Amino acid sequence: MENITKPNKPIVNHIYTADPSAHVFEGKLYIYPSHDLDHNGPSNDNGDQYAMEDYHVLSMDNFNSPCIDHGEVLHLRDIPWAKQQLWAPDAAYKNNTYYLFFPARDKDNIFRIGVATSTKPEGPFTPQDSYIPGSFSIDPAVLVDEDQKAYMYYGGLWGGQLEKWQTGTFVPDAEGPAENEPALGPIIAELSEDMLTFKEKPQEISIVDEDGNPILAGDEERRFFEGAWVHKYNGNYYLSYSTGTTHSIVYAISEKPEGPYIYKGKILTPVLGWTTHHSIVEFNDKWYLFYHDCSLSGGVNHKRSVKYSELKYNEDGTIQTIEYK
Ligand code: FUB
Repeated sequence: MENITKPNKPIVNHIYTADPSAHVFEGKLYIYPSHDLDHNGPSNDNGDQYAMEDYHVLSMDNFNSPCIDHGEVLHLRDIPWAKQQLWAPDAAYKNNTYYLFFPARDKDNIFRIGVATSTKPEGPFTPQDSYIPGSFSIDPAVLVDEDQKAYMYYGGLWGGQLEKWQTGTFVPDAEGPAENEPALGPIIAELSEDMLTFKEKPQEISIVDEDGNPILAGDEERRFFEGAWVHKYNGNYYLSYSTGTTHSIVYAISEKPEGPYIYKGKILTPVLGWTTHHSIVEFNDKWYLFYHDCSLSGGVNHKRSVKYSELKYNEDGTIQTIEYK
């Protein structure tokens, strides 16, 4: 069959997709991506070029079947609190409900994180009236642990506004730490039983090197930038993320969901395009990396396409680096 999804090829090519969050729900692979818009608006370090307005859900029965687009499942116009920029989402299942977590700028131009619900993994999703109280910044990723506790990981520098929250309130002109100071880490917050609020005040995660020293803000090859994802392998928590300005996906390991996480290495070398964003999922006893690049648009940064590749572990639990080609 011609339209079977192949490794390292766009999983769909009729729309631009990015920031894939892949999950196995009801025995199938579901992918929750951003939906990139083709437009000629401004492009800058604030991320104005990422002017997305809706979400589509994609699914595959397996890797020998076509990728289905379930169509628009949530639109900006239906989210009462959101003004613009529906960036990288994630989904989770608990309480017989599917939850779509997503960032957007509120009416004051501040990124917040919202939640929408559905009875089906493919949606459509109904948003809550307001964003999650106490939420900020971008790129939510939710882990429902084996004990059914659910944790949201989030945050992103620059356009993602994480630097502006260092005091606990939004400081519009705040800058990040100096190069010789610890880098800002992603944020973790345990979710309430109903998955609609935070159970606790969000906490910053510490990422350290093998000697226990914090990764510094000037260490752009290793410091957190955006796109956090946490998965479990052999009982350990793996935090993976984009290094932004150096364009790699890297990872760190901890015995606890909240860290500290010890930096381990690179998962994916730089892709074509400025952003890199991924998820990791186990399906039929193999592990896969979902990621995006800009190959479908010939390298236009805001017109990206989701792909996947098999991901392999070494015997000691480290991950083999995937060389982008
Ligand atoms: O898609 C918009 C933003 O670009 C995401 O939130 C970031 O992770 C980066 O991929």
